[in-house]
Amino acid sequence: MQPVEQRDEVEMLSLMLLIRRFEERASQQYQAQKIGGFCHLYIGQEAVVTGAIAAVRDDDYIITAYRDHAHALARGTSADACMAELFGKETGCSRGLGGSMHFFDRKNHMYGGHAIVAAHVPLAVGMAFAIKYRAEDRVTLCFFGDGAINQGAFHEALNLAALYKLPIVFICENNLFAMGTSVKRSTSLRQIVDRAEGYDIPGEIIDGMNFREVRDKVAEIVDSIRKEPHPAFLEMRTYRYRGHSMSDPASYRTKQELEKYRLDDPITRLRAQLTREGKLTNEQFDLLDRRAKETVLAAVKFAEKSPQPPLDTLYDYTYADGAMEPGSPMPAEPAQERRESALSPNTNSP
Ligand SMILES: Cc1ncc(C[n+]2csc(CCOP(=O)(O)OP(=O)(O)O)c2C)c(N)n1
Ligand SMILES: [Mg+2]
Repeated sequence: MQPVEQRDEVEMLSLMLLIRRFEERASQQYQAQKIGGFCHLYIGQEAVVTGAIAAVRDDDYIITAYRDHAHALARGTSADACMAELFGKETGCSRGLGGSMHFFDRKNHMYGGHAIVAAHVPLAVGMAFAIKYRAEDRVTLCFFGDGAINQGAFHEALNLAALYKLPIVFICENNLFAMGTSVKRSTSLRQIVDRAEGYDIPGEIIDGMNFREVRDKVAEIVDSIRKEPHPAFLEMRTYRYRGHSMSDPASYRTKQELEKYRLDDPITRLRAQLTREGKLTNEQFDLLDRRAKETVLAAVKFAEKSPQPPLDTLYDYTYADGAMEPGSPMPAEPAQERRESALSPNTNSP
């Protein structure tokens, strides 16, 4: 395996703590009715996004579904901007107009936050196509749930990504349930990763509760994609400790099942690994945790005192600035040769 340029693991543990404490506090603020609309928590799944982000560059593209708080925080969106978005405030990462399911941070290349199951997977393929078209060496990471894999859009997207050999990693966050439906009841596959094989996309199953395994595998794949663009598929076996959304009593699973996965907590695991290796003391861990809690409390204060978006911005930002007005001339065509090589399926040339 290629040696991995590793981000500091203690720093990544503290990021996982920030994500965990952020969502615990968001849950509390939701119950206090400071947050409205839908709200889906990622608690239990932190090693997936943290491990994946630790393995890519800051200019790589990230896109995900509606369980998106962790993806934004891991990408570097501030806890202030994330909490303010949950509160529907103007200082939020989507100007308070998106809410929990629509976090967006263009500067950090986090392209949502999408509520419709699997609808963002074709968008991700478009982003990967743009990378190849512009002859860049970026990679797109597309996160989605196990519930996305039976949607038509998902299949169309995988087919194109394979035909055009696009630089994209499909990351299935298999937390075993889509709302209250077990993956065993919804999917006629022995294992989800088999979906990729049908499209001739290399795939692997990863222990999504293990930060190091996630990071090392994503790093290895991203490295090979940068050398020669191609799609890849990772099935991350993970588990969400909370219900599907805030109103879900999660009666479709047993207490024993939940307890089994709680014993495998990704934060506890990385902490234990670092402690065993003499890289982290209990006092240091407590300090990291205290800091995470303080950051989140400060974010709540920031969100509370931030203004609501002005009413007259309600219809703003629906289309990008500079979007074409009806009747305006088409943009200049790219050079013929470049267009042809990008558009020709089964070619590795950019
Ligand atoms: C096209 C579509 N159908 C149904 C829904 C309602 N819905 C919201 S979340 C969800 C389950 C998706 O589960 P999964 O993809 O496994 O993601 P997870 O919630 O487990 O992260 C469904 C069916 C939707 N948002 N979009
Ligand atoms: Mg799921």
